[in-house]
Amino acid sequence: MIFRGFGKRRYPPEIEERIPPGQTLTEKWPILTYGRVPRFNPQTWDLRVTGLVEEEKRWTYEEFMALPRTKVTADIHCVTTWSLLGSEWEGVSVRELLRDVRIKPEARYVMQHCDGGYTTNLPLDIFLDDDVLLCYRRNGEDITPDHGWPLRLVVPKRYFWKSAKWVRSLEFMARDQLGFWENLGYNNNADPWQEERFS
Ligand SMILES: Nc1nc2c(c(=O)[nH]1)N[C@H]1C(S)=C(S)[C@@H](COP(=O)(O)O)O[C@H]1N2
Ligand SMILES: [Mo]
Repeated sequence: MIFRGFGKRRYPPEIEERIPPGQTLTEKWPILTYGRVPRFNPQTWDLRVTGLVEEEKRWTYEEFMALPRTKVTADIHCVTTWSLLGSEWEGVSVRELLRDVRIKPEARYVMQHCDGGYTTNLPLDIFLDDDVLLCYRRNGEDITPDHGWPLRLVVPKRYFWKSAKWVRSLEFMARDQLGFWENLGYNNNADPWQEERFS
C-alpha cells in the first residue's frame, strides 16, 4: 500500500472517509464473474428497453455507440470486501439513454438482463441517479471482456453485484423481483454504507 504512518488510520482521512465499513482498498481491479464470459458479436448485439415503457426500444451496437458519452469518477465496492476508488468511468448515462423513453408511472423497479443469463434488480430512484452509467471505458481504456465488454452498468451507490456486465436489456417493472445474487441471499438493498451484504 502506498500510504503509511497515519497512526490508527490506515489512510489519510480524505481517503478513509470514502471506505465503507468492512471494506479494504484494492488498486488492481478484480474480476468477479459467475459462469463464463459471453462472446460479443457486434453484428447481432443489441440493447433493449422493455416492460413498463410507452414504447419498447432497441439500439444496435452502432446506434448505441453513437449516443452522447460522458465520464463519471466514482468509487466501487464489492460485497467480497474490496473497494476501488476514483476510477474514471466512461459511457452513456442511463438518463441520456432513456431521454426519449417514456417510463410508465407504475414502473418502480428495473431488472438488468445480461448475456449469459445473469440478472440484477434495482429500484428506479437508484437506477435513474445521475451517476449511473452504461460503461465501456475505464481510465481511458476500453473495459476488457472479463469486466463486461462491450457494455456494463456502473451503479456506484450499491455493492458492485448490482452493476451488470454484458448487459443486453433493461426491463421496467411495477413490482420488485429478485436478480441472480438477490435470489441466493444477497441483500436486496445492497448499500455499502449500511453494510447491507446479505439478508
Ligand atoms: N453478467 C454478470 N454481471 C455481473 C456479474 C456476473 O457474474 N455476471 N458479477 C457481479 C459481481 S458479484 C461483481 S462484484 C461485479 C464484478 O465486476 P468486475 O468483474 O468487473 O470487477 O460484476 C457484477 N456483474
Ligand atoms: Mo461481487
